[in-house]
Order: sequence, then C-alpha cells, then structure tokens
Amino acid sequence: MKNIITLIIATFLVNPVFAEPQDTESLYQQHCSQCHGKNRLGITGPALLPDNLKRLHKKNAIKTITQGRAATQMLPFKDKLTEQQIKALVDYIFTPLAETPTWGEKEIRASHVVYPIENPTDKPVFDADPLNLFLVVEAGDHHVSVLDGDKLEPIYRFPSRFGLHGGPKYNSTGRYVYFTSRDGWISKFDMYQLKMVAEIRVGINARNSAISSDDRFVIVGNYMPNTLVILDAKDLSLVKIIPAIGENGKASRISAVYDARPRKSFVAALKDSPEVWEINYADPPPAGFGQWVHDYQKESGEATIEKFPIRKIKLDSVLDDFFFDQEYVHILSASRKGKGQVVDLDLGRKVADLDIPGMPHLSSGITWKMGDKTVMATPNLKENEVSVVDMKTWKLIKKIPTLGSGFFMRSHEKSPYAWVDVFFGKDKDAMHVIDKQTLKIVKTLRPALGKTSAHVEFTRDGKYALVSIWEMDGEIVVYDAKTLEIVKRIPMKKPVGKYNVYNKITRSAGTSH
Ligand code: DHE
Repeated sequence: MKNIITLIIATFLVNPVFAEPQDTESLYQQHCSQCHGKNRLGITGPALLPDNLKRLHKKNAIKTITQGRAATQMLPFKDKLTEQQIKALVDYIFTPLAETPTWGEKEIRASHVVYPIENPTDKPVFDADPLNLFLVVEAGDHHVSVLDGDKLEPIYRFPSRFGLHGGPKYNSTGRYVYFTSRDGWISKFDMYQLKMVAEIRVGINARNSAISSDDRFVIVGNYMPNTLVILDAKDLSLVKIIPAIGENGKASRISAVYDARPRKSFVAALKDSPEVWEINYADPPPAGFGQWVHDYQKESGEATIEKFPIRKIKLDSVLDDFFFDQEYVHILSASRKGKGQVVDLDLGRKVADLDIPGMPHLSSGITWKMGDKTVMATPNLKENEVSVVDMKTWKLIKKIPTLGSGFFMRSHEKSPYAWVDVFFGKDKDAMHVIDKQTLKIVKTLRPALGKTSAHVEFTRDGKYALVSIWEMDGEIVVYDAKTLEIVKRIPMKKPVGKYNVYNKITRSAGTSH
C-alpha cells in the first residue's frame, strides 16, 4: 500500500496536474479559451492564429506559456502543463483554423466600447508642449509611453492592445491619436486628458489605418477578413464596410491604406489583385470622380455608390505597400517579388518602374532636397543598401552600402543628416548617419553595444534624434542631432516606434505620414 501511495505522489510531482494524457483541443479549451476565445479569435487576450502570431517565434510562444508575460494577465503555466503539452499547444495555435472565421457588421458593432470620461476638459492636464510630445510604443510589455520632447522625460504610461503595429495616427490638431493592433483593434486616445476614448475591433488581422484630413473618418485595411472598414473618428462607431473584391471577382487582402490629404481621399492597395483604390471622402465627391471607374464596375452597378466613391486603378503587378511624394500625386510602391513601381494618381496609371532591389519595409522611406533635386531614400529588407531615387526621373541615383539590411530611415528638415538602422546581422547595433547632400555615411553610431538599435524620430525642432534599443530591458537613446553625441538614456521595455506629434501632423518629409 505504502508503495502505491509513493508511486501516486511521484507521478503527481513529475506531471503535477495531468496524470492522464489529453488532446490538445481540450487542453486549449480548458486553459486558454477563457481569454483567447473558444475559436482562438481573442477576447481579453490576443487572437492565437498563425498570421497574427507571425512576429512571435514558436520558441517565444513556448516561453510565454511556460513563464507568463510580465505586466499582462498572461499567467505562467509551468505548474499546470508539462513541457510536451506546452509544445503541443504551441503547434496547435500555429495551425490555421479549418474555416475562415466571420468578422462582419454584427461582430464589429458588438465589440464597440466608448469609455466614460469624468471631468472632461479641453486643456491638457500637463505642462509640456502638446505639439512636442512623443508616443513611444513599447512592445516588450504592450504599453505606450507619452514623452515630453523638451524635458525628454516620460509623463504618462498606459497599457495598449496586444501587438500594436504601424504608426499611430494623430488627428490634425494632435489632440487625438488612433492606434491599430495586428488583431484588428482600433483605440482612440485623448492626448490632452491622457485617457482612452473608445475602442472597436474591426477585423481579425488588420494591416494599418489612416485618418481623413478633415478628422471625420478613420479607415482600416484588413488582411482578415478581406475588407476596408470606415469608422466615425469621433467615437469609432462603424460607418461602412467595403469588401475588398478585386477585378477578378476574388476577395483580396489590403496591403495598406493611407490618407492623401490634398485629394480628400484614402488610397488603398490590394495585395491579391493588381489594383489601387482611391476612396473619396469629400462631401460631395469631386465632379468627374466616376470617370475612372472601370467597365466591370459599371456592369456590376458598383459605380453608382454615392458615399465614399471608389476609383479603381488597374496595374500590371501587385503593390505590397507604398508611400506618397509630398504632393500626393505619385505613389512609390514596393513589391515582395521583383521591382517597385511609380503610379501617377492623376493619370490613373503606372508611369515608371522603380529600381529598388529588396522589399523595403514601408513607411521606411523619406524625401529631401539634394541640390536642385528632390530625392527619396529607403533601406531594403533584402539587401544591405540604401536606395536613393530621383523624384523627377524616378531613376536610382545611388546605392549606399550599409553594414546590414535595415527597417527605417528618418531625418528632419533642420538636419543635414539622414539616419538609417542596421536591423539584421552581426551589426544590428549600428546606426548609420548619412550626409543628405554627399550621400556618404559620415558616422556609424553604436548606441548600445551588441543590442539592436532601430527607428529614429526627431524632436519638433530637429535638435535631438531619439533611437530605440530594441530589447526587453531597452531604452531610448537621445542624441544631439548636430554633434551626434549621446545626451540621455531613457529606460523602456522594447521600444519599437516613436512618433512626434508636430512632425507627424505637419507631415515632415523626414518621417512617415
Ligand atoms: Fe511594419 C509600419 C508593414 C514588419 C515595425 N509596417 C508599417 C506599415 C506597414 C508595415 C504597411 C505602415 C503602417 C502605417 O503606419 O500606417 N511591417 C510591415 C510588413 O509587411 C512586415 C515586413 C511584415 C509583417 O509582419 O507585417 C512588417 N514592422 C515589421 C516588424 O517586424 C517591425 C520591425 C516590428 C513589429 O512591430 O512588427 C515593424 N512597422 C513597424 C513600425 C512601423 C511600421 C515601428 C511604423 C513606423 C513609422 O515610423 O511610422
């Protein structure tokens, strides 16, 4: 008898909770579904689908389940599940669902939350210059810090949705900002009162969002489902769902959507069909907008849509992402396969090929005046070089070799330099500083030896450049943008991007819009 009891205790110690083997689906339902949803689409926890988890490698997923995630509600499961069970769960969440889930009007409306704000005020609740604030997205523990750009000190920190991606979008005054999470959550935050205003989930896997120049609408491009969703910018209530159906009649993911301010339109590219859509939000839409409508739209009756009329520009190849020239007439696109292209939005067609080698990470490129030319420069994710393109002839005028491939390039109207990170490879801690006139690297900085440095953003006056150190125990390293000396280090949890209110709302040529 004594032996049997000893055996039972020993079994329990090795495998604390589950003496019986269990199938992974029931393990998931028992331990994960309460927060991540019965169908893995997410509730309080993020969606657990392969596309949404792309940034999280399997070994990190194992670590998260085993140890939990600091400063979140994700608990450690090492005392409840065996190593084998954790591995099986990771394989399970990295497996696509058998059926494509629905996320339509009903689900979107049901997710909408408007937060009550006590003592509302139109005055900032802090002393800092509201136009020289930065938002810093800290991916390490899914928080956002509000940084005073003059004192270079954080003044507030709040939790964000899981996996924010892309630049938060400020309205024209910089008072409100809209965040997009990869799981399709849009959050509106009041920068004056430092309070969340409203949230809504518009998709299962969102790509990015844009706000209209008249501050009335927010648009979101989704990968899953294949839709563009327009929201009222005031309280994020649903205005319209536009199914992304390509010319071939098949549903398509949206590569990206941006606001084209002078055109009063949103411009979106389809990822699975070679076309760009210009969605007008002017009231009423400009005369002749319909002249761009293609025959297939006329036949299907789509051309009669009154609100948010769409011009569809057909191309030969797909755009993976794109950015505008400062006039919003041309879009310069990147493609995962092959070359980029230049599309003239006024002419409604491609006007040139773009000789950039690898797929740049979009929103990476910037423009500036070089002598009498305007040039665009971008790093490339597949090649160790920065490409510099003449914005008139669209010819590649220089390849600047770098120590590795990079994600972001940034500058400021008042700075003679453009900064580019070396994100990948053994020199991931390097940051090149390039002279904007000679196109030569004048200095290679190492803000934190051996640690990945990425993404630069300047203060409103261009005096300081802020660099992210992309580590859990990371920091923002502040450089004097002229002397290139470090002036301050601000600890942060894996800071990703940082976004200066003034530079964004004035659409500085040195940063993304
Ligand atoms: Fe991004 C912006 C696409 C991987 C960090 N990224 C964007 C935008 C697009 C894009 C379309 C512009 C959105 C906007 O601001 O409206 N990113 C892609 C990809 O296709 C890619 C290569 C693969 C993917 O998984 O989607 C990719 N991006 C990454 C990363 O791995 C990065 C480094 C870390 C992360 O958070 O996923 C990353 N992307 C960023 C950041 C911005 C961004 C920080 C905003 C930069 C800015 O200054 O505006």
